[in-house]
Order: sequence, then C-alpha cells, then structure tokens
Amino acid sequence: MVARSSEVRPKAVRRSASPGAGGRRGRRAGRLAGLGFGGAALLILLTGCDVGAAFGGFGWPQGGITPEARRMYDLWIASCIAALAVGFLVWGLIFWCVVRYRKRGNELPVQTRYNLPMEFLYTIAPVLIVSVLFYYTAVVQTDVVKTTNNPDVTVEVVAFKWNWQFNYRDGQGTEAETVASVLGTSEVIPILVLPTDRSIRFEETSRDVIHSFWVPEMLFKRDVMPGSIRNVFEVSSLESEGAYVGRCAELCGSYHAFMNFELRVVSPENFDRFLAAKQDGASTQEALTAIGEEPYAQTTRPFETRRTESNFNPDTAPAGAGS
Ligand SMILES: [Cu+2]
Repeated sequence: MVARSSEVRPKAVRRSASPGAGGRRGRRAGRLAGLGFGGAALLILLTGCDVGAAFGGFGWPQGGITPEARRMYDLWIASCIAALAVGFLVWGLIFWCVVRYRKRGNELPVQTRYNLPMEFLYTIAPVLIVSVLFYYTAVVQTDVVKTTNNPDVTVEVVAFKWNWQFNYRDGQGTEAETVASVLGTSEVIPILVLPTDRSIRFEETSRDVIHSFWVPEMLFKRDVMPGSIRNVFEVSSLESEGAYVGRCAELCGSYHAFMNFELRVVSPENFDRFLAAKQDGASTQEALTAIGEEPYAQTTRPFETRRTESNFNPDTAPAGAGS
C-alpha cells in the first residue's frame, strides 16, 4: 500500500506541472461550448423563432391582451431561457468531468484546491446572474404597477359576496362621480365593457370581505379590500376585442367559485356609444345590443342558487356519498 501511494503522487504532480495539453483541451472544449450557445442564440434571433410558443410558454399562460401582460410573459420566457442555458452549461460540465475523469486505474486525477480564479468565478457568476434577473424583474414590475395621472377610462370595481358591480367614473378616487354602472345579479352575469387602445384605470373596493379581481388574459390579479383601502392598477391598453371571463381569485365564501364576470373589449367608438346609451337610461343588455354585441355573457353562466336534488346531498344520503 505504501509503495502504491508513493507511485501515485509523483504522477499526479507531474500532470499538474505540465498543463499544456490539458489547457489546450480545456480551451478547445470551452470554445466549442461557446460556439454551440452562440450558434443556438443566433439561430433563434435569425429565424425570429417564438421560443415561448414552441415550448408552451414554459408553463406561463399565453395570449395576454395587454402590453403589461406581454412584458411579464417576455420576462418569464427570457428567465427560462437563461435558466436553461445555465443548466445545459452545468450539466455539460458535469458530464464532461464524469467522462474526462472517470477511473482509469489507480492514478488520482489532478487535485485542484485553492484555485482562486475558479472560486472567484463560481462566486461571482451566480451573483451576476441573480443581479441581472433582479434588474429585469424590477423593471417589468415597476412598469406593470405604474399608474398615471390621466388615464382615458376609470372604472371602479366593487366586489361583494358574491357578485360584482362596475362603476364608470368621471375622475379618480372616492371624490369622483359614477356616470354609469353595471351590476351583476344571480340571474345575469355582469359584463364589464371596455375599449381597445385606451389606458384604463381600475379602482377596487369591497363591501364585505377580501375578494380578488382577476382576468386571466390580463395575466394580472389584485386583491379587492374592504374598508378604506382602495387598490388601484392600470393597463396601458387592451389590444384585442373579444369576450374574456373574469373571476374572483380569493376564497371569499360559499359561492366564491361562482363569482364570475365577463370582460367585453369593444372598439373605442362602440364603447362611447355603450356609455352614452347607459347614461340615457338603457340597461346593460339594451346598450350591448345597441352596439351590435351579444347582450349576455359568452364565457360563463350564472350559477344555480336554488338547491335541488341534483346539486345537493339530501339528508337521507349516507355520510360521504356524492350527489
Ligand atoms: Cu370573492
């Protein structure tokens, strides 16, 4: 045993003392990896490939209808690509080490310790990566929660157990007046009509408990608080006309799951006509019909408020039985 270990050490020392061939090989591998990543990045840029769509958005909801939603989506996709690039680099290095330094006898590989450049690299690199991700996250977040002094449309979102009221306002804050209103009932889903190409400010308030205003296509939700807290957010525009389901995203009681509404995005001209019709005393359904829109919600339907045998377990049912 003693003889063996004395055989090993000089060889290990000899190998570390002649870094020429190993260094060249390392540089070549590094160059190849760099070329590979550079080539892949160039290919993506040149082909204009939508990487997010190709990979199902990496789990992020697609089809956002606001510039803010697209920015959040882009941040997510870029973060995933960066994470994958780092992942492939690390996996590649692991596999390279596994193959390059696999056991070939009793000779020990080069024992690298106190390698300052290496330790500097693996301390600085993660800090740099996290700093870059933090920077872009802060930039996008600041942009998404930004509010302006003069939004084109201000709508007050009033949540209550278990429905919604949308008040179109002539200004901002609690001092402003409501000029038209949409109120949901157990029979009729409330439809929040809003225009494309205009900035919209949402001012939220609750009559009872905490709810949460959520339109999945806006990729954004914000809690609706009771009392004096008035949560506000803005979208710089809605980009696609259409009907989008809206939901309460905060567990607020028995019928929370049915607390739906519909966002109906129309052209600015039709929005002005809708608002004028409402101010003239038309119902929401009449005003929608007047601008050529479906009068009732297309994306969701009212829930059944009456309990029947089909939706309720009768007392005679055995414990734990489903209906
Ligand atoms: Cu709710």
